[in-house]
Amino acid sequence: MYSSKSDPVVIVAPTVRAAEKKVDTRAIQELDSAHYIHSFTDTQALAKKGARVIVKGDGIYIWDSEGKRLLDGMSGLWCMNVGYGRTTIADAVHAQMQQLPYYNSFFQTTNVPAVQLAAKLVEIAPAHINHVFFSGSGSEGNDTNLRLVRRYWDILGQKDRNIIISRENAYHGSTIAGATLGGMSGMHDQQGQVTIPNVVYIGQPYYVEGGKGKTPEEFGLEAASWLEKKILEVGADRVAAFIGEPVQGAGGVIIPPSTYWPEIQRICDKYGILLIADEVICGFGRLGTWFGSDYFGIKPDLMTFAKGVTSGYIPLGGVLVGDRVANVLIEQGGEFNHGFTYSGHPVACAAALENIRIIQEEKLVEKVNQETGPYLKKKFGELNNHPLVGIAETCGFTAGLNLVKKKGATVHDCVPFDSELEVGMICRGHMFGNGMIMRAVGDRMIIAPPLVTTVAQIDEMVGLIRQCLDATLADLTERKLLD
Ligand code: PXG
Repeated sequence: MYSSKSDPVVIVAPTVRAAEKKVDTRAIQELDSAHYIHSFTDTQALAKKGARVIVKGDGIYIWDSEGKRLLDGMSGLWCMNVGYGRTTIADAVHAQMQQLPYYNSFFQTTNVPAVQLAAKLVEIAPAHINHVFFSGSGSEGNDTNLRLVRRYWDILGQKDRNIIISRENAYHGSTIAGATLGGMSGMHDQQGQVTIPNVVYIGQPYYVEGGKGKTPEEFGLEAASWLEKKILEVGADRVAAFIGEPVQGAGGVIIPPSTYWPEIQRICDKYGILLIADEVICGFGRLGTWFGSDYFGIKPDLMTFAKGVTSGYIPLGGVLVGDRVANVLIEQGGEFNHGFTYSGHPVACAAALENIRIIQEEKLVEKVNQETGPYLKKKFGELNNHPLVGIAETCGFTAGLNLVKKKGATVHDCVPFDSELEVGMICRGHMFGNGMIMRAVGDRMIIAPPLVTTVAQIDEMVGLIRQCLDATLADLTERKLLD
């Protein structure tokens, strides 16, 4: 195995911009395989082919070290809402680093950007939310939710109300709490006994999977009824909270029918259960509203945020805490024994303030709502006529399409591919090869483009997707994987 221990690693002076220096792709790949364990990756398999080295971003495009341009349909990892190359965010970070690069908020101290950001977040959040807890990531945000929920019921003298209901295939992070709150079986399988007790799961509101013979609206009510069933099964006085992503992201852009979330809210209210919306992906304009909860008309007690709060320029996450929880915690709770070194990090908060200023100045939420979101719906919807597509659907600036072996009259009559063929991965290969970043979750292909994507760029993006679907079709035909 290659090792750099004998060869000193040359660190390029930070004044040389990454885009301007020539990157030795092979050398970086070798160092990468020798030392870097990537997230959610088979490191051995990656070492054999070498990672793609990304060196530059501008707007909705990124470039690799070989000079290849890619249209970033995934906004990095669902976070690059204002697009790459924003020098004003870099300037805000630079200025804050010079003024005060760090201080904590443990010792009865605070800092200006954290306070300003808390006030800004409260301004854009629903009216019943007036407090913010900062973390460094979405996972830590959901750990915080767990602490808040347990503390809330403790203070109220209901320690036994400690069951949290989540959903299969949900993603809530990769810490122990995050992975437990999430419903990804592949993650649970690798957790051994290290898991949080009293987290139970219900099915996801995935119409393609469970809606055969029903209208989407009927199915939405049915999927919400699974929550009430679970509450009654475990005991209504035992349930502390329900957690869900407004639109499930990592699970494959699962867009719930319009009836689902209002019914979930009704059930939570009926049993006095706290509602947690994980807004890590849906927050900051992704659905054409500030938060996914606004889109679906719900009023969660707690909302997790991360990603779009800084557009990924610097890590930041946290929880927006509604009055119901905040009032109990603050007025009756005394000291809350929870916090992170980087809670309210002044540099991250300065980046977030500038990011939100850009979103507001450029009216990106309104644009996605009224102009580019509807246009994406129309153009992406046209992919429904492609022979490989069972259903193509969007919600704001999230979109997903299912690859099928044979089309049918409805999505439930389509014939799926054998999952072992990994057709989604074949398609993803054609996408990347042709300069388009589109993810595969099983055989569902998904995008969540930067909110700055223009109408002309949507044309370019959907054109590229169609071209890559054609290439996938030709490939599958050649491999004799179609009838
Ligand atoms: N909640 C949701 C809804 C997320 O999407 C997290 C929490 C955790 O955030 P941090 O900042 O701790 O990563 C996320 C993160 C994927 C993928 O495969 C998605 C995420 C992370 C890793 C992979 O789409 N989302």
